[in-house]
Amino acid sequence: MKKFLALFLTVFMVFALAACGGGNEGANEGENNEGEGTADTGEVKTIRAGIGLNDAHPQYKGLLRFKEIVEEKSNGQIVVETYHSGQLGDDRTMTEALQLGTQEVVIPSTAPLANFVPEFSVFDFPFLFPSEEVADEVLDGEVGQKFLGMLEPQNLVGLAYWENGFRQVSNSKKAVATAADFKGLKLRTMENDLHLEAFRALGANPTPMAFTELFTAMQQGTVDGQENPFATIYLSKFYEVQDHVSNTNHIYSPFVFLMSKSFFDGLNDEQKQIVQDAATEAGQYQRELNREANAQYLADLQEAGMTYTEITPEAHAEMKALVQPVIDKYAERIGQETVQEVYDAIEAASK
Ligand code: TK8
Repeated sequence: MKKFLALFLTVFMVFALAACGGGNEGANEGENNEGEGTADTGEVKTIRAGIGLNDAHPQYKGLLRFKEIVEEKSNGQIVVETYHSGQLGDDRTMTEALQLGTQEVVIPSTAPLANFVPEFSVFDFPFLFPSEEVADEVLDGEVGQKFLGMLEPQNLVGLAYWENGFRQVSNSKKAVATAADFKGLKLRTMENDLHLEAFRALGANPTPMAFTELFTAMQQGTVDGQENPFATIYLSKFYEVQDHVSNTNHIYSPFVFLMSKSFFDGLNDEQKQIVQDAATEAGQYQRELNREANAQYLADLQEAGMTYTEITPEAHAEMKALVQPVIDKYAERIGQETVQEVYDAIEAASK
C-alpha cells in the first residue's frame, strides 16, 4: 500500500510541476506580448490621430477609412480617435506630440517634416515631380521607403505616403501670370526654409506660418496669399478671402502617415501589420478621392467668384529658372548622392 501511495504521489508531483511549468511559459508569453503589445491580455490600445485639414477634405475621409480598417481587423483591440481642423495643433506641434508620446498619428506635409529630417526637403523641390503617377511610383518604391526609414531616429515611424497634391498660388491682390507678378506679394508659406527661399527668388515677400493660422491671416490682410492644392483652397473656403488663383503647379506635396515609434513598438506583430496595411490601403483610397475631384475644385473656385489665371509653359520655364539656384543649394545641403537617387527614380518612373 505504501508503495502505491509513494508511486501515486510521485506521479501527481510530476503532473503538478508540468502544469506549473506551462503556467510560467504562459506568463513568459504574457511578458513577451507585454514587450510586443498587449493584444493577448485584452487591453485596448487607443490611437489619437490628428490632421490640420477639415472634415470635408479627402485627407479626413482617408483617416476615417484607416479607423474603419484598424478597428475591424483588430476586433476592437485598437481604437482610433480622429481629430480634424487642427483640433490637436498644426503639423509641427502634432509631430512633436508623437515624439513625446502624447499623440499616436499625424499626417503632415513633407515641408514641415523637413524640420525633423532635413532630407525630406527634396520632395519640396519646385517642379520635382512631373505627375501624380510618377510621384506614386517613386514614393511607394525603394527611394520613398528609404526616406521613411530616416524618420525612426526621431521616434517616428512613416507608414505610408498620402497625397496633398500639386500646389497652386492664390492671393487677394492681383492675377499671377508670370514671375514678375509675384513682386511684393506677401505670401504665406509652410514652415520650411526651402519654400521661403524659393518664393523670395520668385520676387515674393514670404512669411512662414502654421496652416491653423492661415485663414485668419488672409482675412485680416496679414498676408496677401498662400499656396495649396485646389482641393484645400476650395474645401477650406479660401475663396471667401482670396480673389485670384493660378495653376502654378510649383510643387507636388506628399503627406506622410506618421505613427509614434514608441506606440508602434508597443504593438504585437499582428497589430503592427494591421496598422501598416491600413495606412497603405487608406492612402490609396485618399489619393483616388483627391484626384477625382481636383478638376472639379477649380471649377468650383471660379463658381465661388475667384478669377483663374492659366500659367503658360514659357512662364513656368521662367519660374523654374528663377528657383534653380535654391534647388542647387538644397541639393548640396541634403547630399548630391541622395538627391540623385530621387532624380534617377523619377526618370525611371517617367519612361
Ligand atoms: C494641413 C497642412 C496643409 C499644408 C499647408 O495640416 O500647411 O499649407 O499644405 O495641407 O499639411
